[in-house]
Amino acid sequence: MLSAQTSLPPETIAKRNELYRRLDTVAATPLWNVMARLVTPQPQPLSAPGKWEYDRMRELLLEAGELITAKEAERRVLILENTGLRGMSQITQSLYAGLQMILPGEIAPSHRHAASALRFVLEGEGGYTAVDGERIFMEVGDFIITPSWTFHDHGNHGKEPVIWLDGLDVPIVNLFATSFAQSYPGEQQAISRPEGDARARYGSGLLPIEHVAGGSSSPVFHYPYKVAKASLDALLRAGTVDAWHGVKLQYVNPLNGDYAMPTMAAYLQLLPRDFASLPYRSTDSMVFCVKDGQGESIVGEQVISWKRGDVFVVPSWSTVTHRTEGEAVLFSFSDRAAQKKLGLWREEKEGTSS
Ligand code: GTQ
Repeated sequence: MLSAQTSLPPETIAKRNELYRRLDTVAATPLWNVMARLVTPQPQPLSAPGKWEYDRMRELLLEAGELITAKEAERRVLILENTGLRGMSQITQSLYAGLQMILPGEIAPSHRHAASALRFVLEGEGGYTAVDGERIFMEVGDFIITPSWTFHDHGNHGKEPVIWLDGLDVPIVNLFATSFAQSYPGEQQAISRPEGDARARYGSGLLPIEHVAGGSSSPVFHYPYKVAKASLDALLRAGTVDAWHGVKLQYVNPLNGDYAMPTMAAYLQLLPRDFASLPYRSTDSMVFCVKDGQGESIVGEQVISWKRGDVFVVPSWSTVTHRTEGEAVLFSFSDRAAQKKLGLWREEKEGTSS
């Protein structure tokens, strides 16, 4: 390419440069100069492996709590920015993540947006999220979704700060330039359904008679940790340990078995004691959050040691292995749901499971 050009006659080089200059004036550019970085043989993620330590982030959140109310901030969130994407409000090229805190008595006012959001609760009792007329109280380890264009507000009826991890598909929404957002008229949305209503209707293995599924997200928006953990424990006892993932389950829409929301996939995984996973990679950059335990993950060349509350990133197509001594539980999410719908998703498993 460039080396070929150096052996060209000087007048050809001059004519080419003259063409490039005129192309520039009509907002055009030759493909042959950008082809190799445009259509890469393998993923070239801008995101880097990285980690946010919970203890440090928690201190900073508490400090923010003294300086700004949830109401003034609308959402009191510290955005986790990937070192390869500073200034972009992105934890990966397609996803946003942040740590949100609500202090006792505070309200994060009701609003809705085209972006879909997920929450994974890290700390505190008495926090709630209201979605589409139903309010659910959140416990540590619970997974909550607020699907695209559903009104949602948060609050804290407890006595201590409530902190959770937020994951949103904002970069995807903005990639398509499809962002809309609205405030609810009033701080809190009207509650029209009792707590547990969505689970009773859709989330207990039964459905309303002749129910016809509609919409692209799960009507169940609260996935309690104790239910998920009991399944992981049962599967561990049954010996269902995957050599690459340990015991790993995905959060799904009970109406159709698809991911809970159309863009983001989310998972809960148990890594047994003394576990060392086989090398794995996939095209979806993964955001992990440590529910319990400690261990380390090797991401590409980087060793990331982690413990409770820490958040870490595995970029697209980076090989990852996890190691634990004691048992550990990891929450994770990615854009796999969107990639699969677009026919782009790939994975690769190294080694053989015995
Ligand atoms: O809780 O609605 O981290 O709208 C970013 C935007 C959380 C939320 C975020 C949001 C929210």
